[in-house]
Amino acid sequence: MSSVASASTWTTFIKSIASYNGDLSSLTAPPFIVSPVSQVEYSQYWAEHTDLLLAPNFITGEDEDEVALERMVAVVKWFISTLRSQYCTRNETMGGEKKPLNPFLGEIFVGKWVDESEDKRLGETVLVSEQVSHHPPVTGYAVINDQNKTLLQGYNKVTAYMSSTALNVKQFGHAILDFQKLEEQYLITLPQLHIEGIFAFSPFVELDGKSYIQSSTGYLAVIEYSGRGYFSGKKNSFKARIFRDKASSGDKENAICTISGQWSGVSGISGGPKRPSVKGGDDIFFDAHSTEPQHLVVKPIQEQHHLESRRAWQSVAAAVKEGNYDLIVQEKSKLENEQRALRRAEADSGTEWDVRWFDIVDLEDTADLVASGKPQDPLVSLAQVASLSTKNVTSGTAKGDKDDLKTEVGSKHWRFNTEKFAAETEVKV
Ligand code: 0T9
Repeated sequence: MSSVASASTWTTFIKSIASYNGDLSSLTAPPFIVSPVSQVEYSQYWAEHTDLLLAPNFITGEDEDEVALERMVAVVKWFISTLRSQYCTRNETMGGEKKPLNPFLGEIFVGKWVDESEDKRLGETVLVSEQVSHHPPVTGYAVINDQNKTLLQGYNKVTAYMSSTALNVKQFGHAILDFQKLEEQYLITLPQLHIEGIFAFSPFVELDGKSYIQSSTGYLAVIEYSGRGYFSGKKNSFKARIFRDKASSGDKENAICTISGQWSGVSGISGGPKRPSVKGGDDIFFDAHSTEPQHLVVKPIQEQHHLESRRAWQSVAAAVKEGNYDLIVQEKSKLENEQRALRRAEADSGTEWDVRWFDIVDLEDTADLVASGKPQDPLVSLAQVASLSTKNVTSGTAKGDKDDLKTEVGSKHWRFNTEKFAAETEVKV
């Protein structure tokens, strides 16, 4: 495409986001920023470092409190390691942030990470991702490691608005990391972000605001994000402080340790655990570039179920890679029309789409919780400890915040249903 043509389609696109009505999927993006990858695939970024995800299972010792701190540091290290995967992958593989394909209701993405460790102590890690809602788009996911009885689960939804300089994105939902053998749980809230570089034709993600990791042992990590020129003058900067508990987090001076640097690059740690093995050595906490992400293994397309993402989007993805805009539109419409026909048929027969592996749980409805067999959802207990909202509001919203006080919002959240997944016969991982 000539640069004049691309400049004019880009301008049209920017105008369309400026008058944007709240539904990101309704944006018609110019072909050169469309990705051939569906957003349902993005759940894989949670586990491209399975060794770090599972590391807390192997931290043991005499001093219970010290072990709890070491595990919290390990969870923070894993969380920081996910950020490059989550927010830099499109830049690194496609030359810039791209608009993902908008998943259809019931679209699924599954795969697994093979154990590359010498002692085979990690075992197989499985990813399950499902589009549980289309209007608005919501993705549920679970990362399952049976050998180490570790389950990460969560769901994600975004809203966005355009400012004069960037597209500002808020994430809804959260992740829960459950070490069943250790009987330790972590509530993870999601950072806010914005897309910079839109006016320079080269969009990229920058994180902002704060996110939290609350452990059932009481330890709380508060992670602050900033871009170029704020903390250090560098893009993708963060500072994570670990506190003994929520009460002590009121004063930054109480931080037991502070981790800072770039989440897409190098970070260091000061203070914290006494055992040097837990820190990472040489004062380096984590180096995103010396630890390359491990990609999951996905079945060949011919062996996939018709609801599996890469199979369902195959022809659209081919058109995107070819850069054939008319074909993209044509193939996308085919898929969208099929979906509309399905929804019409459901409406006619008075039925609803059956979500495959997830349930929506109303945390205000105790009957619902008793029925699920889990009287205390981890969000309820951990959000309570961290003084965070349990409502369906921007991830990380404090209890008592104006959004938390809105009665109409509700506390409905998506949860992975292990039994449903165990009973799955049609979809093979
Ligand atoms: C959950 C992640 C999320 C999804 C993406 C905002 C965004 C859709 C949501 C939040 C993942 O765990 C992490 C990473 C990137 C996020 C995407 C970045 C992005 O730009 C898109 C939005 C919808 C757009 O595509 C807008 C068009 C864009 C290319 C601006 C020019």
